[in-house]
Amino acid sequence: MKHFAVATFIVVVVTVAGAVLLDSADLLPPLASVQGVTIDWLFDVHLKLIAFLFALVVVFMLYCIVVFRGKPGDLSDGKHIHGNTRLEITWTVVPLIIVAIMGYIGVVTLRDVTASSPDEMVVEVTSAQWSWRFDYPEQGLTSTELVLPVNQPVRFEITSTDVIHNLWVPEFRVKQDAVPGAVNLLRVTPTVVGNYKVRCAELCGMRHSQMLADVRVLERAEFDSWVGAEIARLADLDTPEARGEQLYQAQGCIGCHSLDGTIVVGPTWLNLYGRQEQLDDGTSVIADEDYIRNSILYPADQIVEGFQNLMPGNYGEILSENDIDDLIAYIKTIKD
Ligand code: HEC
Ligand SMILES: [Cu+2]
Repeated sequence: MKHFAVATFIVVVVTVAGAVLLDSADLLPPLASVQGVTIDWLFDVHLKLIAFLFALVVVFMLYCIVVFRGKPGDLSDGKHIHGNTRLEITWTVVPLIIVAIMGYIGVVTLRDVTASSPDEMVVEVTSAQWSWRFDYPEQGLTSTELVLPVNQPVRFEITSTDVIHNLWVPEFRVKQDAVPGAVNLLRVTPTVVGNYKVRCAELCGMRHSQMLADVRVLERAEFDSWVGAEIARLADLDTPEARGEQLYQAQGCIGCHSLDGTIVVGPTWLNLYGRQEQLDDGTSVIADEDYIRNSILYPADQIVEGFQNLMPGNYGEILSENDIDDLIAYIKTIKD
């Protein structure tokens, strides 16, 4: 009984020390959403439980190894113990209760962070290798930057055009898969004005780690003026070249094609128009309008030498004839 009391005392001390240590580790960036409050509380409960379980296992193990070690020269057998019903019931029932409580807490937390509110603003999120696009149906605009008013509940409707991605802003804590052919919901109410980053939290290929988007949480008035300015800017795109540039960003060409000569995933668009292009079948072509249009509609047809067939094949369904003309007009302007 004395051993048990001493070991229990050490378990308590190690639990407290472990909990303090884990708490000071600062594992998460600053919190910036309503949902995150619940998540951080849950994290805290888990970390304390982890500290306790660690102490329970390690302290009893080390205590036994040190205190009950065999004397040198003592080769006799240990005492034979056949079961201990009380102990066995305890170590079955106690974990059962703990797991049931954690399960209950998990369900309640999930219910809280996914709860809808009546005044939600909708943002449709389209992810693709390797870019994000945010459509604001109520405001009637499209952006490659995620701009949100502070303290406004937001319902993200998330999808993907190719593989599975995952929308995650670490400061908001919550995240959600973006699945092709499905629309998944995520609810966030940002609480702190500031700049953050969207990260993709699902391994999605070569540029996964660079699949970022800027997030700006603004005061309501500033958000409204951003909406006004964006609508005016988009309405002002009255030349094919300007619309092409907008498409280059919004349709995610930017994720694979640079404008400055660097090779990202696909060939750079710098000096593309009129360039003599080597293809991987040994032939070469002049990059004229027909070639560029064909490259957008049927990327697998003519593969540029040194590159893989990685360009999405479905732009023919996404882009209109006019969109493609605008893109070609824009590509023509990119030369040094
Ligand atoms: C996931 C990456 C990816 C995205 C997104 C992408 N492309 Fe590509 N693109 C490629 C790759 C890789 C090639 C080279 C292989 C080939 O020829 O298909 C290429 C080739 C091209 C070419 C031929 C370039 C040359 O040098 O001959 C054009 C034109 C082009 N893409 C236009 C577009 C447009 C327009 C968009 C956006 C609407 C776009 N691409 C989006 C990867 C991408
Ligand atoms: Cu991704």
